Parts: sequence; structure tokens; C-alpha cells
Amino acid sequence: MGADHLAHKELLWKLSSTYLPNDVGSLQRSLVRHVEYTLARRRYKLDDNTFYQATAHSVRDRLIERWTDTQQYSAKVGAKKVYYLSLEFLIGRSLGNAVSNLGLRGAYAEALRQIGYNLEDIMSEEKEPALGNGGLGRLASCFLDTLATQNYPAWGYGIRYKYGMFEQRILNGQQVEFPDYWLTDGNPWEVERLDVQYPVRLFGHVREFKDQEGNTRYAWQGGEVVMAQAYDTPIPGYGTYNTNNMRLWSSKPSHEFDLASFNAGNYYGAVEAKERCESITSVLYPNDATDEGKRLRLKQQYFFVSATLQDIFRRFKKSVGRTATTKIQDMPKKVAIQLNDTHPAIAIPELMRLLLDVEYLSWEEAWEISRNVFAYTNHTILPEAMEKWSVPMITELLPRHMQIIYEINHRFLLEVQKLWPNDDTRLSAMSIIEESTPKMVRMSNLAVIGSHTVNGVAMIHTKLLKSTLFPDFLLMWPEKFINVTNGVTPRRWLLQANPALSSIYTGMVGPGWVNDLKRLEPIKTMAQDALFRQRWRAAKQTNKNAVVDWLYKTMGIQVNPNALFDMQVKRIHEYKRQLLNVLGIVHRYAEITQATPEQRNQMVPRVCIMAGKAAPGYVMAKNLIMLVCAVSEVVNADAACRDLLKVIFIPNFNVSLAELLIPASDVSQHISTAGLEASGTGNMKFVMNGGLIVGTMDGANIEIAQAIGEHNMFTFGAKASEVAAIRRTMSHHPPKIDPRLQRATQMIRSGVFGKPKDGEYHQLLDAIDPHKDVYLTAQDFPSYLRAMDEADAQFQLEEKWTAKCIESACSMWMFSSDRTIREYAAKIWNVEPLPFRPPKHQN
Ligand code: F55
Repeated sequence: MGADHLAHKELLWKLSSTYLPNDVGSLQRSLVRHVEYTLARRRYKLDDNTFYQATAHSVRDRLIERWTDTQQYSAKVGAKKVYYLSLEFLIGRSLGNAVSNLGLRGAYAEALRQIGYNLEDIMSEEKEPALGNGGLGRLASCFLDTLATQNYPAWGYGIRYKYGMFEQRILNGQQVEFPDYWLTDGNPWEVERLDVQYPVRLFGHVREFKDQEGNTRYAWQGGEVVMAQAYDTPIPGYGTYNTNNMRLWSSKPSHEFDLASFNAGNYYGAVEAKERCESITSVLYPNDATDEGKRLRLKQQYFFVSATLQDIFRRFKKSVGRTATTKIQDMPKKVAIQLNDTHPAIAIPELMRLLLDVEYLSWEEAWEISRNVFAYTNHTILPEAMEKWSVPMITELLPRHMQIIYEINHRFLLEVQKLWPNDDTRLSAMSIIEESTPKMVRMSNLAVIGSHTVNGVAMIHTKLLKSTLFPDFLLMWPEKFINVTNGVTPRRWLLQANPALSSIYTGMVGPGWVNDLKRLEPIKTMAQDALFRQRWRAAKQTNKNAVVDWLYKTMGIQVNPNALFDMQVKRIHEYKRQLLNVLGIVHRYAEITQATPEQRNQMVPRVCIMAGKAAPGYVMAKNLIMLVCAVSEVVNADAACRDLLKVIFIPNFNVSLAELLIPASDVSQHISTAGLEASGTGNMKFVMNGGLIVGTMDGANIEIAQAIGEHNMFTFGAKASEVAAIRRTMSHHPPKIDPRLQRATQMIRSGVFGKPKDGEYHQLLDAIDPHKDVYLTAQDFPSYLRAMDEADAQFQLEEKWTAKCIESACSMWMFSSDRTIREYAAKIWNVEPLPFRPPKHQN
């Protein structure tokens, strides 16, 4: 290197190596600079939205310096990286999270205050990206937060949908979906990487030929080529400089399109083809528990996987170049890929294709690498959610992958035959191909066969996974199946969502609890301290008041702030049994209207809050929303209920609303039919925030009960082990209907809540007929009421109730995603934290 070059390099380094100052004055200068030079505005009274944009850019600058340094550092070290592949990331708003994780919340609040703006108001200007359906997408985002906070070298990969989860409005008491175009104001949190683009092929054909050694090789050719464009979003850790990356792909046309159509002289055809390219990443599929088998969805999955693997491969090969000793066979030493459900499972044949057709490895070598790279997380055992793609569809869209899947299956079935000769039943159950018409590819079998580890997301779920979904695979590979119980990030779900409770925690044990939730354990003894209980209640009241104000401001509804706040907020699904909740509410309404004034005086006032989206094509879920809205109309207008009962359906449930609601709940409901909710993560958030649970022995409820003590949870209903037998019996010996249920359904059927013209309520109620009560709603009704009564009774014993809440909230450390991720790192990924510390002079 020449002397000039070195001097240039040194000067450049000096110019770029210092971190931005974070004192209030500097932040203000940065805000104004962004108003003037980034947004090109001045000498106006600027509105909150403009200041949101400016604040976001100012914070973004501070994220970027840590982000680029973290990435450079981990590349230099050549550390093993985790790649979390998910078709969904439900990130929520970024501004509050960023200032909080950077430790700059106070400084920004003050900087803004002095120039006449309020940070909270500014934060609420942000439109939340809704790039996920529910629990699965939110889990991915909690994991990214923890991965950064714990200094793991990790990237999230996903899709940058133009339209996220639809916006739900309630019109005439029914859900109506509106497109969620979340990019209208631009997105200051992303960086478009014009230098990171990959071609992705679709359709075409496979050519067979001989390589120089005379081996048969295959090349996938022709078809259409679409470009994948990378957009990067920094993911800051809390209390660390480490800032990870979330890379989302957007589809755009490749130049090939221009050429092809130009040659054909077909202008309109060319434009249409371009539109088709862009449509791949247009919209998030809004189903959270059914597989629609739509072709565009398979295109999305492959598009995402292809771009991601090319990117991972390129990075890995660059690192191979740096260290002469690393070979392609060492990929599993440098790369761990986690498949978030089967949605990205086409990555398995895609990696095989790259290793076979591009790298020219042998099948055995390729398979060895591939299997040691991938691990698969299952999130459901519902049969209707199991992904299957028709063989004709895959053959048309991804001809080479279909070949590879057949080859994987062929070799696998030979192994099965060796283990279990002449066992055709087992063979067809374990096959990747379902022998139906048309034949189908079972993505879960592919994912199990192609991964080194498969995990469920709560103990009971993993148990059922082994016993019902994959029993044969378990016999074959007993070590492959493990449990990693879900968790949620305390940064977003406590520190940011619940400042009132957070400041109590910090006052008691210092700020360390945010990254080490175990430190809250000692606070449990404070449950015995009357003064502490009072402070605790004051915090809860602050949060309840915030919801009361919000309800009045946005919905015009007045509620009693001293009532028991009861919430069920999650996707609407029959297995989650919102119907059980509504029937309970109708029962309560009946009790109130029939009570004497003295009896009414004894009743516990309740505010019942429900929220959640129904998949647009899910009739039963939409009917349920209709019923809730109708019940709400009648109950809230009935003078008899006044302060005793309010029923509220809050439209458009999302991460921001969850942050408002969860800290304000006294009781939340997690009441799925036992065995059907894989884990649930809302349950964890509610208890961490000092609420108690009414719940079934399902998903993570079971482990939460264990952690906080069963006396602190209102449990009810059939156990998972009993469900099958109950279902079998009910068809010939239907159970007697509880008279209270009889009354509630009678009220609904007779039109107390109106009579919609298509018999929507009848449809809902027919499904709980004791002959065919699939979700055991009628079956569990009596014990549900008992649990709710118990909650009422306990709520009246204010001091005892508070003690329960304190004990529970401070016993929740194992439901921090920090614990979850440590388990993934140790048991699945084999990766170590790599803290990045900037040189002293830089901060
Ligand atoms: C999204 C798309 C499809 Cl095609 C299928 C399912 C989904 C989805 O959103 N699933 C989902 O949210 N599953 C939930 O995952 C959570 C995290 O593991 C669990 O807590 C929850 O029990 C499970 O239902």
C-alpha cells in the first residue's frame, strides 16, 4: 500500500470514528438539523409528525454508528451467526424502543420539552409496522431484541410487505378490513441497500448434463427472474453497544423483463409482468391458523428463502476467503439457521440445490451440511394449520426443488424401511409426500427430516408434538426433539410499556432487572409490606386510568376506574374460545338484571375488554366479533349495569394497543381448549405486569402456574389428557347442559342482542351443541364460571389480591425471552455472545 493511501485511510478513520454526542444541547442541534436538512422545513410551527420524523432521524444516526461497528466487528472476528428466518416480524413502534434501548429516553424527552414538544406525543405519531399476524411474529421480534441485548451475532431475515396486517374497523358491529399501507410517511428506521440485490428464479425447467468428472448434474434454467432488494433495520440491544440487523426483502422487476418484452414488442405485457414481480411482496397473508395453499404465498416463501440463502452464502464465502482454513464443509460452524415454523422450510431443498448445482458437492456432503445448519420451531399442532403444497404447484414453480424433495424423501424412506421393514402404514405417515389427489408435500415432515433439532414452544406442546404429530420420527431420532418454552422481552413489555411498575422495580433493586429478571425475585417478600402493596396498587391505578382516558377519548366510552379490568386480547379463533368469554358475559348480564339492589351491591364491577382480528375468510371468527359488539351495545346501554358491567370491543388490536392495555389489566383470559394453544405469550406479558390469569391448563399457562404457584392462578376446564375421551363420549352421551348456559344461549337466540339476518349467532351456538362441542365450550362452562366467581371473590380482598399480584409478577423470570434465547443458543445454535465495545475515545 502506498503512503498516500495510508494517509487517506487514517484521515478517513479519524473523521468517522467518533460517536455522536448525546447531551441535551447536541440532541437539540441534531433535531433542528434534521428538520432543516433532512426534511427541508423551517420557520414554521412544526407539527408533531414533522418532529416525529426529525426525532426518528436523529435517533437513527445514533443507531447507525453502533450498528455498522457491531457488524464490522463480528465480520472481523468471524463469529458464528444465527439467522432467524421468519415470514413475520411484528416489531411494533421503533422510536420508544430505540431511545429506551440506547439509554437516551430522558435526554430526548428533555431536549424536546425545552423546545415545546412532548416525547410521548411524538412517539404516538409513529405508524406501527404490522408485518405479522400475532404470537409467532411478535415472538420473532422479542427474540431479536434479546439477541441484540445479549450480544449474540444474529440477523433476522423476513419480507418487507408493502401492506401489513389489515386495519380492522368495526362498521355496523362487524369487522371490515382496510389495507394497511404503512409506508405512506416513509420509514426512517430502514436503510435501502441498493448494493444488495439478488436474482430469484421462478418456473423454468431443469437441464441434466455431465460435469467434467462424468457426474450427472442439474441446472435450473429459464422461467422468470425477479430481483430481491434488501432493506435493513437496526435492532439495538439494551445496555450494550451491540446492534443487530433485520434484513427484509422487497421484490422488484429485473432487467431481463425489459429485454424480453422489448424484443417481443409487447409493451403492455411488459408492464404487467413488472407488476406481477412487485406483487410478490405486496401483502402479508392474514391467516394465523389455516393454510390456504395459495400460489402467491409459495412464491413469497421461496422468494424470501432464495434471497436470504444467497445472502448468507455470500457472507459465509467471504469469511472463508478471510481464513484459509475454513471450507464450505465448515458452514455449520459459522451458520445456524432457525426456521420459524414451516413457512421458510423450502430453504432446505434450496440450500441443497445451491450445494449440489452451484457448488458441485456430492449429495452426501450437501445433506450433511444442510442438516447441521437448519433447526425448526413448530408453533402449532392444529391439523388445519399444517402447511402442504400440491406437487403440481411446486413442480411448476420450482421444478428443481420438487426433484430434490423427491430425492430427500426417497433416501429417507429407505432408512425407514431398514428400521421397520414392511411397515407401509408407517412409511406413508412419515413420507414427505401425501399420496392424495393431487399429491401434497408435507412441509412439516420436510422440516423435521431436514433439521438437526426440532423444538416445541412450551412443555405440554412439545409433549403433544412428540406423541401426536411426530411419534414415528421420535422413535427414529429421540434426541432431535426438544422443548424451548417461549418468552417475551422485558424491555418492551415492562420497561417501555409500564413505566409506573418499572420505576418501583428500579427503586427496589436498581436498574439491573431489565436484563436479568431474576433480580425481581427478592421483591416477592414485599408482598407482606402494606406500604409496598399500596404503592403497587397506585401503579396499577395509573395504568388503569390511562386506559380509562383512552377509552373516553377514542371511543367515547366511560368506565369505572375501580372496576376489575378483565381482558382477552388476541387473534379471534374458535380454539381460543372467545365464545366462552362472551357466554360468561351474557350470564353475568343476566345475573345483574335479575338481582335485587342488595345483591347488586355485593357484585364486583367489571370492565370486559376484548380485542383481536379475525382472518378475513374465517366466518365463525367474524360472527364472534359481531356477537361481542351486539352484546356490548345492549349491556352498555342498560341502566341496570351502570357501573357494574361494561363490555368493550376495541378495534384494530396491535402491538401499541397491547402496550397500553396489558399493564392495566387485573385479570386476563387465556382459555383455549386444553392441548390446542401451543404456548401463548400474552399470558406471560399480563402476569409480568401484575395481572392474574383465568386460564386452562394449556400452553405456557401450565408452566406459569408452576412458577407463580397454582394458588395464584384461576384455572379451570378439562385437562389435555381428558379431551379426547370427552369428545368420544359426547356424541352418544351428550352431557346435560348447564342451566346457566341454557339461559345465556336462549337470550342470544331469542334476540336480546338483535337478530342478524343470516343467523350468525345460531351458527356460533350450534357449534357448541353438546353432541359436537369440538372445543369443549359447553363442557367447560360450569368450571369457567367457578373460576370467574373465584376471581371476583379474591378481587374484593384487596390486600390479599395485591399480594398475589406481587408474588406472581416477581416470579416470572423464566418467561423472559432472555432465558429462552440462552436455551436456543446452548441447545440448538451453539453460539456465544460477542460483546462489541467501541474504543474508549469514541464514547
Ligand atoms: C401465521 C401464519 C400462518 Cl400460515 C400460520 C400461523 C401463523 C401464526 O401467526 N401463528 C401463531 O401466531 N402461532 C402462535 O405462536 C406463538 C409463538 O410460539 C404461540 O405462543 C401461540 O400459541 C401460537 O398460536
